[in-house]
Amino acid sequence: MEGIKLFEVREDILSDNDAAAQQLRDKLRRDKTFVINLMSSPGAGKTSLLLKTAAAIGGDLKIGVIEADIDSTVDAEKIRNAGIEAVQLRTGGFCHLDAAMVKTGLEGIGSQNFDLIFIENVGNLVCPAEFDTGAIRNAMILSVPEGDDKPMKYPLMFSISDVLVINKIDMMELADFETTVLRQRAAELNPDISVFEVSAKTGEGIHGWTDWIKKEIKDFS
Ligand SMILES: Nc1nc2c(ncn2[C@@H]2O[C@H](COP(=O)(O)OP(=O)(O)OP(=O)(O)O)[C@@H](O)[C@H]2O)c(=O)[nH]1
Ligand SMILES: [Mg+2]
Repeated sequence: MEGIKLFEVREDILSDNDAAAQQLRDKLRRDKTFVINLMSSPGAGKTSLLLKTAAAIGGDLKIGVIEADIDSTVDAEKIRNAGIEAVQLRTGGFCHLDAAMVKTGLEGIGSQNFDLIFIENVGNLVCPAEFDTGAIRNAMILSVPEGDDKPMKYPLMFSISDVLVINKIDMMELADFETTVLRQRAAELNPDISVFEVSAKTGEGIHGWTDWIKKEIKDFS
């Protein structure tokens, strides 16, 4: 009997996604819509940071949010209750967003009408790092209670992110967290990564992050 036919499909899926992501990015550049793909573990503070960010720069820029969740609309409701336009993508079990899903979100919100759109990706540090969403920049959050060893456990996420936001710095005294060690580990994986230390609860440090966004948008348009 012949051996089992085995087809490796992972590379095909990823290369199809890369092409779709590049098309999205080309359109975003034409429309001058800056899109940030925000990733983190569940509960690291994505929605909280989005709310604080929009409060800090929403007066100057038209901001929209594409929320993604396995099965809920909770975050989109929080964002909309704060007066920010939001759409929700329900992934129905998928633990990441790909370019096709993001395209649906961008069309749904009418991305050409916005200066800045955040994608709140599904909460985890593994699958979202594998799929190019078509966003202009990738940002990740690591919160203090998660620990400073995460670059060693989830290296791809640190490698593909343009920005690392260290959140929950108000909890620093409760955790064994060495910011210098984390910065060093992140820089070893990605020497170009920009790092900001914030508390999305108190607002401390938020301006470093929002100044980075404003400068990136200025350079982009
Ligand atoms: N102490 C403290 N708590 C925070 C901070 N940022 C967020 N939180 C709290 O952390 C919890 C989770 O925050 P979210 O903003 O919902 O986190 P998320 O990453 O959007 O979570 P998922 O969407 O479920 O993945 C909430 O109880 C927030 O109030 C912070 O800077 N400091
Ligand atoms: Mg959230």
